[in-house]
Amino acid sequence: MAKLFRAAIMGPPGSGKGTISKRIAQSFGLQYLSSGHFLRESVATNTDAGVPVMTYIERSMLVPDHVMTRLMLPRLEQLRGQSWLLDGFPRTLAQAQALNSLYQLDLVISLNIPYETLKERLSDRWIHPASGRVYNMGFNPPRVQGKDDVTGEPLIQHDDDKPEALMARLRHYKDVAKPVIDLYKSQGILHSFSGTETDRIWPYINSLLSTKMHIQPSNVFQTQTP
Ligand code: G5P
Ligand code: MG
Repeated sequence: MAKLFRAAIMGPPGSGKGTISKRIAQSFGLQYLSSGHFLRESVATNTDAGVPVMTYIERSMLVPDHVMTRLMLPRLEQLRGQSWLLDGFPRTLAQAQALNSLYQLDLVISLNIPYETLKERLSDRWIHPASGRVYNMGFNPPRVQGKDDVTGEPLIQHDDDKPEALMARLRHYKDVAKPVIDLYKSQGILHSFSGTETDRIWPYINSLLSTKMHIQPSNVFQTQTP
């Protein structure tokens, strides 16, 4: 059996974590866990715990560490024996330490994307709330405007993608991410990628994962090489 592979992807709001994670999951067969998606799911399905969580998300504030670890760590427990990729968790040093006490990550990808690029992307972003599918009116528009490709249901825009909320998220992201990035750097597992286009960053990530996992990716994205 192939060695288990555990990875995380970090980056400010709109940096392409979700887009790149889906490509990694498809190409390399990793289970993909998005903290933002699980939070929104918990809001949609569990009214008691969901309501306070929604107030953090709407105000662009980080959800408390104990809520995040309680949400994410049991899901990893269910994936025992499988390789996985975390998107958006850990986001604070306390979350990284909680994760570290249970699992040793093999690789952490950090995305550095200019602010102007982030602002443009997020103001154009639409979501299918039930599935978490994300569209961008320029980069990957839905086939029918305003409708989800799979279900045909209406797309919505999140309150935390509006400009005031976005500035606050970006400022806060930098402060909180620094000690997490320093931790993974000190463990020798941090790989940073900079740029304004996901399609240009992707081939480098693809190539890094092929090397680290000792496997060739298995889908359409494999044709792109640096
Ligand atoms: P989320 O849901 O994790 P964020 O804020 O970290 O949200 P987000 O917004 O999901 O991150 P992303 O995943 O980094 O962004 O990026 P993406 O969705 O792939 O791409 C952004 C947009 O750009 C998309 O429309 C995409 O199609 C487009 N795009 C991608 N590449 C390109 C390109 O090259 N060109 C163009 N033109 N477009 C492109 O977290 C939400 C909230 O949950 C809480 C917090 O409140 C957070 O604000 N939360 C946590 N709180 C505490 N601890 C944690 N661990 C938490 N995790 C979530
Ligand atoms: Mg995301």
